[in-house]
Amino acid sequence: LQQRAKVIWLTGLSGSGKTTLSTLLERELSSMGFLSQVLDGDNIRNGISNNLGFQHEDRVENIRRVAEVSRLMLHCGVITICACISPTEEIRQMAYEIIGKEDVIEIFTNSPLQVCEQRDPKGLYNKARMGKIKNFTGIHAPFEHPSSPDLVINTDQEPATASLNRMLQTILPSITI
Ligand code: GGZ
Repeated sequence: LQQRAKVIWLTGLSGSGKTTLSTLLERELSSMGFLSQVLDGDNIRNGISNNLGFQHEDRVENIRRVAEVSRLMLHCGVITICACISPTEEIRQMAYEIIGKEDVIEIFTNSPLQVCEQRDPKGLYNKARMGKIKNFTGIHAPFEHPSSPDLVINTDQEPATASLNRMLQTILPSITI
């Protein structure tokens, strides 16, 4: 397998574009002959984290599991694309320590809350505003911007294809042997 495995860690609000971009990235990497796998918060929470909610401690445990799985996949040589909100610096640092900081590429999908709320693809922001969902990130639970991401993507300011190209520019040098 002609690739160096890395963990591509996407962090950002719900609706900021993590799932869209991670899917595009996985497809593009695959067409270039790389082996990659997406771990999406949404799927993870239906599977290995299906006993967890959105209290701070549950998010910590969720991200710990995602990081441990990423580490296993990394050691199997798979480029792992994680798309989880991972809302605080503390949570992200825990993940990167588990994985090994030198093997993580951090990408921040930075859409303003207003834009995410307008998109509201699953109506979750609306439910959160109505009080039907508690602890919603950006509404009643914090999201801390990462302090030094390897790449910032303003998903409201460029088309997804442009974001994909910038992700590839950032990632390809570290995964190519
Ligand atoms: C944030 C929530 C919540 C609350 C349900 N807060 O956009 P989605 O819907 O499809 O993806 C979100 C997903 C977030 O799970 P993560 O594992 O990425 O979060 S974390 O990293 O903080 O552990 C959202 C949905 O779950 N969702 N309730 N209260 N997102």
